[in-house]
Amino acid sequence: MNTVGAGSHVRSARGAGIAAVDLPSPRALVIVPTYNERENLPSLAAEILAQSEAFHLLIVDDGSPDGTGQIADHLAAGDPRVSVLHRPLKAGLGPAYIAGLTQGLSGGFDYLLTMDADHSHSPADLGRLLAAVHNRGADVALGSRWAKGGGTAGWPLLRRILSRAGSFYARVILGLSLHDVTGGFRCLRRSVVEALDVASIRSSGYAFLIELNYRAALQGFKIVEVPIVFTERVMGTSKMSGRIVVEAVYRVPVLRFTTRRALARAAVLR
Ligand SMILES: Nc1nc2c(ncn2[C@@H]2O[C@H](COP(=O)(O)OP(=O)(O)OP(=O)(O)O)[C@@H](O)[C@H]2O)c(=O)[nH]1
Ligand SMILES: [Mg+2]
Repeated sequence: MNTVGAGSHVRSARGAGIAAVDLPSPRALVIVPTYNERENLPSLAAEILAQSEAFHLLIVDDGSPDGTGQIADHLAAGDPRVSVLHRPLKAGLGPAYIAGLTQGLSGGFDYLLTMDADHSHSPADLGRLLAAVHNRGADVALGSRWAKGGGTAGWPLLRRILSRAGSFYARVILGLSLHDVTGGFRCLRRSVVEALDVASIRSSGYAFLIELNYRAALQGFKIVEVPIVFTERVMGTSKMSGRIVVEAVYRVPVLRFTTRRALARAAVLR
């Protein structure tokens, strides 16, 4: 299954036209890691919160020098659905996700969603991701550029090739039957986050996102891809680096041989 169908588009509590979901009010936390995203954050936060009353927002800022953390504090002061986690130094996407997911669990959320701050992931797709898990029985819903119906807008050919090649590489080595394994737009059921022992994940960039998928697959969770269109960022600068790519390349074979043992050690392998 890689679409969730028209049935997932139910009324929003604010009439915004999406998803609010037909089962009793789920509590869903949208985790947005930020580093120097001051131009993007205010509009993104407003769009997320307008989707449905079900969505709460947690901004995980790593001491952005451009003042993103203060903007996040201002947003949180104006809306009880917004909270902020300040971390002192830029430590990479993985540790930011771990902190956000851990806080989401302790906050009692039923569903944990993750997305980038730079408008590459559209808040309008949040409802379909949530519905795939809440209404349609998936454990993990992955926003997928490379599943049928997905794509990218504004990406040069080389970046499209690199992204597809990266997913192909990880898919073959790890035996995953997913088209897009490096995307950060997801919805995870609470029980999945608990079972994955995320705190023990050492990967940081794309490798972290791959490792989450691999752990979920090894645990036998049902992962579905929800097609999304990923739009190239317009404002702010990319934090993607050669180091992140190199980490992903060498971590994938390492994961193949270490993840099963790590899960067994944590006594969470189902
Ligand atoms: N908290 C935190 N957030 C980060 C860190 N690095 C990146 N981010 C955020 O993670 C998200 C993804 O980073 P991007 O720079 O957009 O990476 P990308 O989407 O792979 O690259 P582009 O397509 O070039 O934008 C954005 O919301 C960033 O602000 C970090 O070290 N800490
Ligand atoms: Mg980006």
